[in-house]
Amino acid sequence: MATTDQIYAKMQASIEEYDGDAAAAAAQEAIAAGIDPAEALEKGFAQPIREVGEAFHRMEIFLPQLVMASEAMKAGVAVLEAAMAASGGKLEKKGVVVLGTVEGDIHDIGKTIVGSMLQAGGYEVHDLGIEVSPPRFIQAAADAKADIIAMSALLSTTMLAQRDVLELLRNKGQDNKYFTIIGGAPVTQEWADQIGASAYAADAPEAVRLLDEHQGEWKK
Ligand code: B12
Repeated sequence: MATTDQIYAKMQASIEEYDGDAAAAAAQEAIAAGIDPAEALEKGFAQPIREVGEAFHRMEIFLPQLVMASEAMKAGVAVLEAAMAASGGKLEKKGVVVLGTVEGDIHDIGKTIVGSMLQAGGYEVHDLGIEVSPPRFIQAAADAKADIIAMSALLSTTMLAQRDVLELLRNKGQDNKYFTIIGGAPVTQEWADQIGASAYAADAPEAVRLLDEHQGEWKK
């Protein structure tokens, strides 16, 4: 029977090789060996996906590899989550995120990658899809008891809808209720500052890193 370290090595290799089937099989092996699923998630999957994110930033790998790594990890995480649910437990989520592409905008590739990476990174993600109106973002956040509202905009015209969501929150007296993060090709830190968003991230790994850094702001 494989040792714990050997199982972790298999889990890591599955992410590095973008192999979802191998990730699921290694996660099964971890459970069969009696390894705590939360620990398996951190040591087997979370560490390698962070390294993949770093490699992406160093431009050693490109977007398709980043997507494949997060998809592989999702397959493994699903197995760990099922095991936790079966034993009556639940993996502790780092935060609940409501994510969508803003009203008038149908670009969803980057938004979906952000969702996958956040999910792989331990967040509960409610992906609302495209053309999400400001009231819908806010209603969905309330329904999901969200900690974070994440908004994607790919057009310079639809960026304005990110501001509309924040304005609506302010009008409802809910400006401090959620951590708000924005992104998308035309979006900048300057725009985030101008409209009063909590944060801006240039890409999916940065979004995960940034939310990890801000954990304390919603986990009281
Ligand atoms: C693919 C594409 C399309 C596809 C979209 C398919 C789909 N399902 O998404 C189609 C063909 C449908 C399309 C349509 C249009 N498009 Co288009 N499209 C693109 C293109 C080529 C790539 C976008 C993309 O997917 N990039 C890859 C992803 C992975 O990158 P990303 O989206 O930037 O996401 C990353 C980061 O930005 C960030 N991120 C993204 N979202 C979020 C959210 C959060 C919260 C965070 C933290 C981070 C984050 O993380 C992501 C991953 O790391 C861009 C060119 C470009 N340079 O961006 C034009 C582009 C965005 N499109 C453009 C235009 C004009 C249009 C159209 C208006 C064209 C038309 N005349 O009909 C329509 C818009 C229709 C509409 N109402 O939305 C322009 C926008 C110009 C502008 N600044 O306003 C661009 C820049 C092309 C150009 N140079 O003119 N488009």
